[in-house]
Amino acid sequence: MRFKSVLLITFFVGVTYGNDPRWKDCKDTFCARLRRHSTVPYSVDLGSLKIDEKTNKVLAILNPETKNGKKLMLTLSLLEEEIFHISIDQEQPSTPPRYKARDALIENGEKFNTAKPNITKGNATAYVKYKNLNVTIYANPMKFEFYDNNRLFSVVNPNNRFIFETDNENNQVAIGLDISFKDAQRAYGLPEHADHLALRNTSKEEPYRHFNLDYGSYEIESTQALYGAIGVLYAHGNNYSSGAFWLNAAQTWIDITNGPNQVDAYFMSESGVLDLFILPGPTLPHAVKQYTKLTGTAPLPQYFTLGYHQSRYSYMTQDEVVKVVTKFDENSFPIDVMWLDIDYTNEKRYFTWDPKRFSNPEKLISNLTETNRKLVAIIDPHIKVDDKYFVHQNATKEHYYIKNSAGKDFQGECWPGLSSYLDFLNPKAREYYSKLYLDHHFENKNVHVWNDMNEPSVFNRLKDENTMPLDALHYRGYKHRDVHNMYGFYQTIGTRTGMLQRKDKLRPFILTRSHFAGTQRYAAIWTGDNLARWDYLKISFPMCLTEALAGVSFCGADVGGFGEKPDDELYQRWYQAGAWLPFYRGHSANDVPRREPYLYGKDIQQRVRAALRQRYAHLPIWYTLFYEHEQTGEPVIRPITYHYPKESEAFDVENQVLVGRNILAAPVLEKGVTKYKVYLPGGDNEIWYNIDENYTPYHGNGSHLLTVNNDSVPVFYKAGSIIPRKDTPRPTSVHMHQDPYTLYIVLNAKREAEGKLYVDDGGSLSYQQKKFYYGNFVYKNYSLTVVNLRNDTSYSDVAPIGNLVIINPPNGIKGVQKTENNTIIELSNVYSSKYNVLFVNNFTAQFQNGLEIKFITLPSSVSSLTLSGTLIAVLFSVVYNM
Ligand code: NBV
Repeated sequence: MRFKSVLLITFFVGVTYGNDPRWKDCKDTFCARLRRHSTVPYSVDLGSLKIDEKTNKVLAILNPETKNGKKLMLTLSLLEEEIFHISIDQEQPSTPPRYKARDALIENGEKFNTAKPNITKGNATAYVKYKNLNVTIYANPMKFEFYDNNRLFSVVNPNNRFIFETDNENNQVAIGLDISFKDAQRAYGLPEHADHLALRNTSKEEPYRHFNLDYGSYEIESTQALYGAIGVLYAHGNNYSSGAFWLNAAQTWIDITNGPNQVDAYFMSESGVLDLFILPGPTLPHAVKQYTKLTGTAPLPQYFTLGYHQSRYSYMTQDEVVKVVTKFDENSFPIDVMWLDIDYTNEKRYFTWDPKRFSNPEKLISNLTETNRKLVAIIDPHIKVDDKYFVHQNATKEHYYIKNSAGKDFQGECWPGLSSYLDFLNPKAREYYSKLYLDHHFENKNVHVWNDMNEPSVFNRLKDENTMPLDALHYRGYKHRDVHNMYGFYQTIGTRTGMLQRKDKLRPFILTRSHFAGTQRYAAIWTGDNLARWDYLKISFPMCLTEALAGVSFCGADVGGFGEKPDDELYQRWYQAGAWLPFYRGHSANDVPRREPYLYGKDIQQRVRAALRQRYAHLPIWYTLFYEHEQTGEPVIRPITYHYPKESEAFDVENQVLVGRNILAAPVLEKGVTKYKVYLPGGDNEIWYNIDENYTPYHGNGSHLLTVNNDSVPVFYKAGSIIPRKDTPRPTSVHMHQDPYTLYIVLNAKREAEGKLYVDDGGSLSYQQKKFYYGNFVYKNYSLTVVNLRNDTSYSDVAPIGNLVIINPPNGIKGVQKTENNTIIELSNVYSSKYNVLFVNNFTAQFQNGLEIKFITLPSSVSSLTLSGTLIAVLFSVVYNM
C-alpha cells in the first residue's frame, strides 16, 4: 500500500513543468552548450568531392577550421527521385561507431534508389544537379542550398551553426544544425508535444524537446517532451510547403523561429550522426508522402480496431470484464474490445495471468469471442526480478537485459517492484521476447497487445527524469543516451514479429505509448495520461493531427480523460469528439470513479449511444481511408489546411479534422456553448452539408457560427462526395459485416458525386494476396454506377447497397430504377422538399460486378411523395436509427 501511495504522488500531483524537479530544461542538458552558438566551423573540401559510382552518392570531406576538430565525411544523395539525404559522420569511426537510427526507415534505408547527379565544381562552390532538383554547395562557410526547378526552397546551415562534437573523452558528442525553409508561414510536426498544430516561436522559450518520458498529467500548450519523438518538420505556406526529417535516436531539442515568410529550425541532438532528409514538397501532401516513403505506412488494421474500445485501470477480475460487456449489450452501446490493464497479471509478471482473479483466461476469451468481442492485454517492458519467473530466468541467463554502466544487469523500480529491462535492441532478446507471444505460459489466442511504460519508465529516478540512466548499456555497447527515443519502438517490432507468427494469421493490433519515426509500421498510439478537463479534450485534436502528418494516423486520446472525473457535459462531449479521431477508447485511472456509459443518466446515455452509433455508421469510410493510407501514405485525418493551403485563415484551425477529403468533423470541444464557430474551407463554390442539421448547406467561405445544443455534433459532407455508411445499429462491428450499405450521395452544382469504398474480410492477411474489393461509386448524368478500381483482386463477400440518401438531388425525379441482369426494378423513393433530400429505401443492390441505378425525370409508374414535417422526422429517425 505504501508503495502505491508513493506512486500516486509521482503520477498525479498536478505539477507543472517549470516547477517540477522531474523534468529538465534546455539549460540542464547539452542543449545549453549548443544553443550558446559555440560553433566549430567546418568547410567542405571541394577537392575531395566526388560521386561514388556504385551508390550514386556524392561524397566529400569536411575539414575542421579549428585545431582539435576531427575530419568528417559528408554524403549527399537523392532518394526515390525526390528526397534529399545528407549524412555526416566522423571520417574515422569511433568504437562503437556513432549510432545511426536507420531502423526507423523502411528496410533500414538500404533499398531506396539513388539518382545520379551531374556535378560542376567551382573554386568556392559545387553544383549538384539532378533532374528538377539541385543543390548548391558552398565550401566556406559551409552551406547547402536546395532548389526545386530553380526555386530556392531550403538552406542547410544558413547561419553556420553546424556543430559536430567529437570529444569522446569529455563525453561531448552532440550535433547541431540549422535549416531554413523559404515561402513558409507556419511550422507543423515534431510530435509528441501537447501543443498547437502550428509550432510556436521558441526563441524566447524552451525549445521543443524530444526525449521520451513517462509524463503523466502533462502540462498542455507546452514544448516539453512527452512519450514520443518524431523528427519530421513541415514548413507550410500558401504557395509552397517543404519539410525536413531529422533522424536521431538521442535526446533532441529543436528551436523554431517563425518569420513572416520563412521558418527556421535549429536541431540539437545529444549524440549519433547527422542524418537529415530534406522533403521538397511542393505541397504539404507531397511532403507528407515523401516522409512516409522513408518511414513507411501503417498496415491495414483489423476492422474491429476501428470500433469502440473500453478500458479501465484496471478491470480486476475476469467476471468483471464479462459483466461490463453484458451491460454494454443490455444498454445497446456498441463495443468491440475490452482492455486489461496491469492487474490481470500474476503480480505484474507479464505473460502470466493472476491465478485467482483471472483463473480461466480461456473461458474469459471464449466468453468474449462468443459475442464477437476482442481482448487487449497490457505488456510492459520491465521484467520482475524474481528467480522463479521464467522470463527473468531466461533473460538473465541469456544476457537479454540492458546493463548498468558497470556491466551488470540494470535494476530499477517499476510496477512489479525491482525490475530489469529487456534490451529490445538486441535482435536475440527481441526474438526471445517475440516468441513469448506464442508461448504456452500465456493463453493469448485472440488477444491483442498494449505496450505501455516503454519510454522506458523507471520509478524513483528523479535525476534521470524517471527513465533509464543515460550511461546504461545496450547491445553492441551503445549507451542508453544514444538510443533512448527508440527503445519503445524496438519493443513494438518484437511484439508485432511475435504476433505475426501466431497460428490464426490475423493482423496484429498493438497500442504503444513510446513512439518514434516509423512506429506506424508496427503500432497505434494514444496521447497517454491526460486529465478530464476541457483543455485536454481540445488539445487531443492538434496532437493527433500532428501525429497523422508524422505518419502515425492511428491515434486517439483517453475518452473522458485518464485522471480526474469529468463532469457530465465533458463526458458526453468527449464521446462525441472521440468518435472523430482514429483510435476510440474510453479509459480511466485507478483512483477515479468508474465511468462506463451505462452508469450515467438517460440523457447522457442517449448522447453517448448516438456518438458510438455515428462512429459505427462511418466504419466503412474509416476502413477505406486506412486502406488508402497503407497504399499511399495519405493521412487518415488531416488538418483543414492540408487540402486548402491557399486559405491563410485555415493555417491554425486545429479543433476540427478532415476525415479523408470529404468529411469535415467539428465536434464541440467547449464547455457550455450555444454558439460554436466552425471553419468551412474551399470558397463560395464549395458546399458543405451539416449532417447534424438535416443536411443544411453551408458555403466554404470561412467561419460560421452554428447554434448548438448538447446533442449537436457538427459534421459536414462535402458536395460532390459519396459516403458509404452502415446505419443499422449492432453490438459490434463484426455483426455489421453483411449489413447493407447506405450511400450518402451529396451532389454538387453539376449534380455529380463520387466516393470510394474498400472491403475485405476485416481481419486476415489475405488482403495482401489481393482478396479485397476497392471501388469508386460515381453519380453522374442521373445515374449511379460503380467503377471497380482493382480488377486484379477478388473478394466475394461484399454486402449490398440497401439505401440511398441523396442530398441536393436534381429537380423533378419521378422514379428510381435499378437494372440487374437486364431487368429493370423500380425502387421506392420519397423526397423531402424541406430538406432537399431524396431517400431511396430498402432495396438490395449487389455492386461487385457493376451497378446501375437510374434517376428518371420523366413520368413513371412509381410516384415520388412530398413529405410532411412529421413524416420527415420519422424518416430521419429511420435513417439515423436513433
Ligand atoms: O498501466 C497503468 C497505466 C495505464 O492505465 C495508463 O494508460 C498508462 O498511460 N500506466 C500508464 C501506468 C501509470 C499510471 C499512473
